[in-house]
Amino acid sequence: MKKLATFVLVLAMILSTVAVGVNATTLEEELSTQMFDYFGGNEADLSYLPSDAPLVVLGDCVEVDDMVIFSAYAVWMGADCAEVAERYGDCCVWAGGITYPSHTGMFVRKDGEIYTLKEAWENGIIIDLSPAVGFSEYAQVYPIGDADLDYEVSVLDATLIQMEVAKMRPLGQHWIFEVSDVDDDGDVSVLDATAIQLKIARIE
Ligand SMILES: [Ca+2]
Ligand SMILES: [Ca+2]
Repeated sequence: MKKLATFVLVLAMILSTVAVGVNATTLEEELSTQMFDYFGGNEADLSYLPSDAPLVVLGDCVEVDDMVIFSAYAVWMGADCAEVAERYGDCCVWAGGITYPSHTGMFVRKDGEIYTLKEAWENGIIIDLSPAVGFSEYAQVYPIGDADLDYEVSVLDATLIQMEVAKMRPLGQHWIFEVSDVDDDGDVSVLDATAIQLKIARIE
């Protein structure tokens, strides 16, 4: 009888530990679950996937006040691949093919609701993407003017653009046009280098 009591006690302790483990979900676990529903995971035909494949893949994530900015994609939705570079204020998002339903693979969660970055931007839910600068998994977020793609705007970026304009050396392999077209006139010119220099001068 004593053994049984001990067994029940140990069992109860194990169960309570498991319960605590389940309750203590990380933001990442929470987002994975929420994005599984968002992507329609329960309705999707997943029979072709290996059983151990992750269904929702999360990239980077940053919390800003009551909002979360993050990148994510569902493995069964990655078919329609197309490179995309989109400008959001002073930032540019580049993604190499995470398209549905967010072209950039980026999302915003506010008050428990999930929005694509585009939806959130167009509805004024997010007005500054700079907290996400430095995102590098799946979706990459650069400040406009960061021609050498090191996630910060410096005089080196202006120099790189000047050299490119003068054709003194070929474009770097990871050149992203939209990041370098600072004045957004559809061309990368010496004016963009000047705009970067002015921007740095204002900050200093
Ligand atoms: Ca830079
Ligand atoms: Ca330009």
